[in-house]
Order: sequence, then structure tokens, then C-alpha cells
Amino acid sequence: MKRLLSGLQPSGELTIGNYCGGIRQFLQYQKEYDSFLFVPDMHTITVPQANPELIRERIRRFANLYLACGLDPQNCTFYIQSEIPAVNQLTWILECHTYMGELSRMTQYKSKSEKQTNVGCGLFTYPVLMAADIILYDSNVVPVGIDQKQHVELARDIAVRMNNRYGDLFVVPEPIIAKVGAKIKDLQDPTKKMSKSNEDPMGTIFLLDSESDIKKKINRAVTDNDGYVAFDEEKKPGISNLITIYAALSGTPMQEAIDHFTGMTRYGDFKKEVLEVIYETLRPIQAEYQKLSQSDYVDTILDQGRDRANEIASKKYDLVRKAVGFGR
Ligand code: AQP
Repeated sequence: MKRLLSGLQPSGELTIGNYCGGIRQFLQYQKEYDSFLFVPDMHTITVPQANPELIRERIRRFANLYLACGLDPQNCTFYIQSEIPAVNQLTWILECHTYMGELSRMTQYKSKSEKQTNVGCGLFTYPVLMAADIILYDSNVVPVGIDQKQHVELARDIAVRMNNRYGDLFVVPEPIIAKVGAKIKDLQDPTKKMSKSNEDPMGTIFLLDSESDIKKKINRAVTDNDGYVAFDEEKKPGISNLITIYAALSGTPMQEAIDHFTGMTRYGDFKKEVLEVIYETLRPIQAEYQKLSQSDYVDTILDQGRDRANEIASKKYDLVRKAVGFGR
């Protein structure tokens, strides 16, 4: 069975953007692949984090949310990145085979480093850690939103380079990008991506937001003064984003969603339909999350996942270590 792998870093609370670009694809593919879904806690400290305790809480919350969204331990191996020592060990070897120029071209590095004064080296080398996350397990496919496509392409390049130099060590992974919802935009500034760590919470809908907060956020979502609904990402980014959210969450084909809304003149009615689809998506997730978070079930799942992931990862690392000439 081919392997699928992805993770969502606990750098903030999970958003409907993360759901549309990441989790939703996992739900779609989990039965087709041997699926690995991890919490990349080590990625979180690439930007300053004020509170280590909050990271720990989020790790647990994310793992519970993966389960609450419907990802099934029968199909998926769940684990926490920092519990797999081989990923660090492999990262060092891969860093020595990655070029400064390649990392300098990463757009996420450029945009995140602009927001900081003292940029940590980890933010620069983080795509190599992500490459190690992926190729350590011989992952065939990596479902991601558009923003992460460049990092998966780098992982491919590194895998190919290592294979050319040392023989067939790694499977070369492919990104899978959702047809709809691969880049959900911020509700307050629909020219930029909705992100966990965006400063203005009004622009972001979190999976655990209350219905009253979601209502406020959708009602205040930026649209335009044209007075009609139409899909045009350049001229009407706010409206187009809301149509995309509706299509992605309801599973309606994009063209059908566009046809459904085009020509509506009352933005309030349009937003009400979008709101309803968000509620319908999040209600069962939140209910399941409440149950799971009151039990220790997630620990059992994470322990099992850690053991399986470590077994595969340490074998692969051993092969790579020998191939590059380490040890006696
Ligand atoms: N707005 C989005 N629309 C669609 N997909 C998205 N993803 C993120 N934002 C959107 C996808 O969710 C997964 C999570 O990736 P990550 O946690 O490694 O980090 P990220 O891409 O940097 O996500 P965020 O939410 O923007 O986090 P911060 O604010 O910490 O940087 C990936 O598949 C991503 O593509």
C-alpha cells in the first residue's frame, strides 16, 4: 500500500484553512493509503513562542482534533514529531546536501522572516526538517495547501539528489493539492492567506470557535460595494473567498457553487448560506472533540503511532547513515 503523510504545526489554533487544504484531503484519502499524520511540534519554534505550556496543550488539542475530524486510527498512524529521534538525525545529513540558494528561494521563509527582527536559523532550514519528515517514511504522497507545495518540491529534489549520489535510498514524494480550497484567504484581508498565526482573529475561523464568534466573523468579512455576488478572485476577492469556503466545506463542485450564488444581490443572504455550511461542518467536530478531550484515548493512539513510526524511521535512518559512511 502506498504511503501518505502530512502534518499541521501547533503554532496557533487550527483554522478552516488548515481543514480545507490539509485535513479534508486526509479524510478523502485515508482509506486508499497507509496514512501518517503527525503533529510537527519541532516546526513550531522556528518563530518565537512565548509559552512552552501552550505548545504542549496544542499538541494534545491537535491530535484530538485529528480524531474529532474523522481521521481513523484504523487507517492512520498518529504521532508527535519530536518523539521520533531519527527525524533530527536525518535532518542533519539532508542539510549537508541542501544548498543555501534553494532555501533562500522559499517564499514562506521570505514572508515569515520579514515579520521578525532576529531571524532564527531554524526558520531558514525548516524546509529540510520537513523534507526529512516526508522522506524518512518513504511517503509517496503529501496532501498540502498551495503554500506548502514549494516545500514538498524541495523534498523531492533532495530525495532525487540523495538517490543519485548514494543509490536508491528514498521514495520521491508527490504533493497532492486540493482542487478547491487549497488557499483559503483571510476574512479581513482576502488578498492574504488565512493562517493560524495571523494577528487579527477576525480574519480567521478556528475549528473550535463558538457559533456566535463565527457569525460575527462572517458578518464582518470584507466584501465590496458592487451589490452583486460573482466569482472573480482579482476584482472580488472577499466574495470569491466565501464562495470557495462554501464549496470546499460542502463538497459542492466549484462551478456549481458559483452558479448557485451568482447574481444574488443581498450579501446578508449569501453570507447566511456560507455560515450554515461552516456550522454544519464544525458542529460534529466540536461535539466529538469535547468527548475526546475528556478522556486519555489520544495517548493510547499516540503511543501506538510513535512505536510504529519509530520502527520505520530508525530502520531508514540506519540505511542512510551507512550509505553516507557514518560509524564503524
Ligand atoms: N489558508 C489555507 N488554505 C488552505 N490550506 C492551508 N494550509 C494552511 N493554511 C491554509 C495548509 O494546512 C496545512 C498546515 O500546514 P502547517 O501547519 O505546517 O503550516 P502553514 O502552512 O504555515 O499553516 P498556517 O495555518 O499558515 O500556520 P502558521 O500561521 O503557523 O504559518 C498545510 O497543508 C497547509 O498548506
